[in-house]
Amino acid sequence: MPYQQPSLVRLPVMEEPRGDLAIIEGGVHIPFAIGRVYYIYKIPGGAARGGHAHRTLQQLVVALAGSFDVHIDNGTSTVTYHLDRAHTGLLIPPMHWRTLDSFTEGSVCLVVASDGYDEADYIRDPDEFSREAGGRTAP
Ligand code: T46
Repeated sequence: MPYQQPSLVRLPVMEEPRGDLAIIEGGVHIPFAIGRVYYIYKIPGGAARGGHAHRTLQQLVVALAGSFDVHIDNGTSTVTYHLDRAHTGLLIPPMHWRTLDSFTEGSVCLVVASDGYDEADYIRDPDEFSREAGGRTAP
């Protein structure tokens, strides 16, 4: 059973004078096996990403460089997380609508996902999300 609430995860870091090394192991530092890794970069000012939910996918989102906001809607309320550290990620459970914005110049968004890409897992329609998440007004 996947976790139900979004949460911030502090990743282990090997700090050395020659640089820091952060570690993510599936099933150890995050509560799922890693099925896919992707990252978003060259993000123009004012851009927004996301704007959808996933029915089953679990994800960890990390600001590898720069910073951005992640707005998480669980169908009842919305919480905003400001990500600005390469050693701290946001765990997003299934059935949470996410929107990412306020990217600083040069920011890089790393995503560690529980499964491969499957368009059928997406809910891109706010009304459909509202229905499946329990009937609140669409985000
Ligand atoms: C999330 C945010 C942070 C693929 O072909 N394979 C992939 O693994 C992904 C993630 C996307 N795509 C295709 C599907 C679309 O044609 O790339 C295009 C853009 O994808 P999407 O609209 O999903 O991109 P974002 O940045 O709006 O959302 C993605 C994730 O889908 C989402 O779960 O949290 O990044």
